[in-house]
Amino acid sequence: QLLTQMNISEVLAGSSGVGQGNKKDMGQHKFWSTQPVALPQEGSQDGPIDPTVDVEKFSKVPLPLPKEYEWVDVDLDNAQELEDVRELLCLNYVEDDDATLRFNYSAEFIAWALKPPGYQKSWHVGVRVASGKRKLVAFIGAVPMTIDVNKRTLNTSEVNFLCVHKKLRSKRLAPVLIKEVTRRCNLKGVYQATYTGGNVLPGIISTCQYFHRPINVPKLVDTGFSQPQPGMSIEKMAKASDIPANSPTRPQPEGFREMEEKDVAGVTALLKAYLSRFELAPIFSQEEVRHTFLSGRGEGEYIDGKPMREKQVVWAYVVEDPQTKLITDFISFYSLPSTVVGNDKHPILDAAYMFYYATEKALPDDWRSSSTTVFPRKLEVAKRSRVGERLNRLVEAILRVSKSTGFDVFNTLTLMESNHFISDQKFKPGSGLLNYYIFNWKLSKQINGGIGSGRD
Ligand code: MYA
Repeated sequence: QLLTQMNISEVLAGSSGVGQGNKKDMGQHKFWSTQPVALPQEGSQDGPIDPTVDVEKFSKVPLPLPKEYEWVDVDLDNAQELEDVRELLCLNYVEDDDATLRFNYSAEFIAWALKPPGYQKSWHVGVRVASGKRKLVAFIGAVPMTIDVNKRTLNTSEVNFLCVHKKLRSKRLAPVLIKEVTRRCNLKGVYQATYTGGNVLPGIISTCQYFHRPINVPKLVDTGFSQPQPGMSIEKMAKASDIPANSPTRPQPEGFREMEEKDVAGVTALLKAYLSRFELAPIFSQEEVRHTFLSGRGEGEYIDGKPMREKQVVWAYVVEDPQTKLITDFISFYSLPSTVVGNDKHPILDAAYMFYYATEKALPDDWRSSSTTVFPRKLEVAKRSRVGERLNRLVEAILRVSKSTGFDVFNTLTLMESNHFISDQKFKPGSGLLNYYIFNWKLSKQINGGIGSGRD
């Protein structure tokens, strides 16, 4: 998950970015009160909370574990080890509040998310039972990520997939996993990290709200994801959620097509310029763009010339200007199904999640030749409506793609100017919030926008 600006203030009444529910005082957090995390503080300067960078100061040996367990570096190139992580997450990872939906990551997704360019095998941290079948009972993963935050560039790790087997909960294993991955990052010269979560922990720097665009209404109602609306039949609800066809009044941008290898440089430049407008954003190299948007398409596993839908993780589209052949727009989403716990008719809910997008409509006309590398977020009124119009057309087009590839719902967050299309494209507010954190980095102000893609 990565970050960008958002407009939470328009969506979350009085949001101070301090999330929802379950809020404890720092002192009540036995573990987190010992860690370098802090709320943004007016008047302070951005910088590390713990400035230690001397590698000699970091322990070279792993933290102790109870003797029946052992640390492992999970080898995600090994199909069985990848399967062990998939199974652990599939049965024990994030659930919604009433435990009816649980993320169901595919092996392809896990490999894609945890093996970006420059990944460290030692940051794929597992805990196995030391004897017998050596079951994998806990995991935490980190990957390298460069971010810009308040105009500072940081080499961070992005931490995700923290999971402890249900039978080992509340035994304070999570803090040990977090400290161990911290030690391993520190040893590689990385002292800051980003992470997100639905729960409220100390040091929130921003909060986004989830919005959902229904696609398969009968199934969403059947699984309890959507509530039937009083006085409205399911057919009527489905009709109201129809996705408009490509037509003269709702035209797909001319030159809209699936991203290809030849677009990597163009997409990298466009994303860099578009994301520079936000207070918190990742910086993608070309290799990272190639990996993030073009890999994970189920290579080699084709049906009728098309990648197998179940194996595909990411869908990425560009708009190529028919005259200049330049890439002017970009939009993407990823697939993250959930298990519908105990539902035999619909065991899986197929959810698409909005990922990165960009449009040059938000940039100065001369952005390609400009010597500026950071473009302002504030748009003049005329430009704002051009951006809104274009984002709506792009989102409509991607919604059509997600419908034709069989998704049941399309999720997005309040970030990256999604306020332009959330209501026009009939996204409905969800109950979930996603909180954003930076480990060991004090900010002088709240981030008006969160780490974007929210892969958990
Ligand atoms: S977010 C997804 C988290 N995973 C899930 O929700 C899956 C289902 N749940 C579980 O597997 C367990 O409940 C987990 C906790 C493992 C979450 N992030 O061991 P415990 C604190 C951080 O007795 P358990 C994601 O993956 C809790 O406040 N801390 O608890 C991003 C308490 O501390 P304190 C959390 O329930 C992860 C302590 O743990 C979280 O058995 C980013 C209790 O430990 C949480 N989501 O296990 C991690 N949940 O007493 C931080 C609970 O102080 C990375 N806790 O309140 C930091 C950067 C590290 C790298 C730094 C490099 C420089």
